Amino acid sequence: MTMTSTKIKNQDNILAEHKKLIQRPNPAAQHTNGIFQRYEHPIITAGHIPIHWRYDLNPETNPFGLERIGVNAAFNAGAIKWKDKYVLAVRVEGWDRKSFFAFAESDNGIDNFHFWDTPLCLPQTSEPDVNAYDMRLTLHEDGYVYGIFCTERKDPNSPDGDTSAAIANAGIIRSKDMLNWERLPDLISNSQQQRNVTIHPEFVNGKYAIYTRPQDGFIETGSGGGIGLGFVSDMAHPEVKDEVILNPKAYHTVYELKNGQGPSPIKTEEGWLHLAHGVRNTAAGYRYVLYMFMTALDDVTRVIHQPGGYLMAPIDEEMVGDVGNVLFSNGWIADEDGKVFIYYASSDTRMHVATSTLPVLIDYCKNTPKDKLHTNGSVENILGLIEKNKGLY
Ligand code: M1P
Repeated sequence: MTMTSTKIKNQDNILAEHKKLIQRPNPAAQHTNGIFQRYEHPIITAGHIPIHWRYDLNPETNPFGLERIGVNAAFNAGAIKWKDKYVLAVRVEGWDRKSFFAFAESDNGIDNFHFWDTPLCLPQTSEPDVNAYDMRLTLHEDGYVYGIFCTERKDPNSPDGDTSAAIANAGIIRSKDMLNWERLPDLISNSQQQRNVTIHPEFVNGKYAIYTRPQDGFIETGSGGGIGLGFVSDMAHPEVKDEVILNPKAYHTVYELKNGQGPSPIKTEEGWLHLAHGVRNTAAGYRYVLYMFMTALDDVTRVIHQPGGYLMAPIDEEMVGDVGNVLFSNGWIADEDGKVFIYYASSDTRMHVATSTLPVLIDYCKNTPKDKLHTNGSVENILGLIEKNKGLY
């Protein structure tokens, strides 16, 4: 008599490998520049996705033990501290190229991230999202957690035969328990396309303040001049009014081609800390880096400090992936003790964390020389430092 197995081929190995990956400790990387601390391993990869989301575990219907629903990448995660856990809304991209969201949590914010039971089935508007990605999670003072993400659909006005023209806009959900989500109408703005939209955590003059990134095309921002800020009276009718560009793109900077607000800014005694990405074009394609700036507490449209150059650029394996040479962040968490967890993705493939503190990031923003926008200005910055260091080296 032959015994019928209750497991698919290799099941024990598959589960053991998965557990090992999830439970792998994540020591701090050796090198630090004092501004932030990287960690040795990515915190979430496609391999972290639960096995029962990918494999049919019934040996009768999966006699060869095949992976049925594969995941290509897990990246660009929104972040929030929720019930003492570090929770990420991860952009999970399947083999079929569709992105969706899945929450993962960790006790310490640095390792042992594991996914909640099921991915998020986004509530829809009357026009289904063909793709959805890059959610920013923000606890607003109105009591809701907002999840603002990019919703992408085919451009209805694209010429016959053009199967790639798309329209990107901001989709909006909100919740009070992170479990039950209400879908609000998509953002209404003057721009044909919007990406990298997030909400300011406090009311500004009684209105919701929304960070935008107006753009003419799906990829190119064109006349869309940078990171914008506009105002919405009622999130149930999210029409952005009085939009201004608060952080423009600029010639020969790390945000020459385009930029985008990362997560919602963090309030400090000295101003709002912003994390953003800047993009420039190169012979090898676009290069995405992370940079910072600060805005005034009494005027959120006024940039008060902006260090020159980038905070973080891709290094080592971060440079390689589906879309190489990209760092992107849409999530960070500031703990009550001032520790900051910067969640960033590399090359549209995997998630990492870097840590810092609020005092360090404020010091970085205030005291790193500005980009003077010409080569001798950069040399002047160095000469100033050499002069200041006289007798100290
Ligand atoms: O591929 C890099 C990034 O490209 C887009 O960002 P942006 O609109 O600023 O160019 C987004 O699609 C983002 O998801 C992606 O990581």
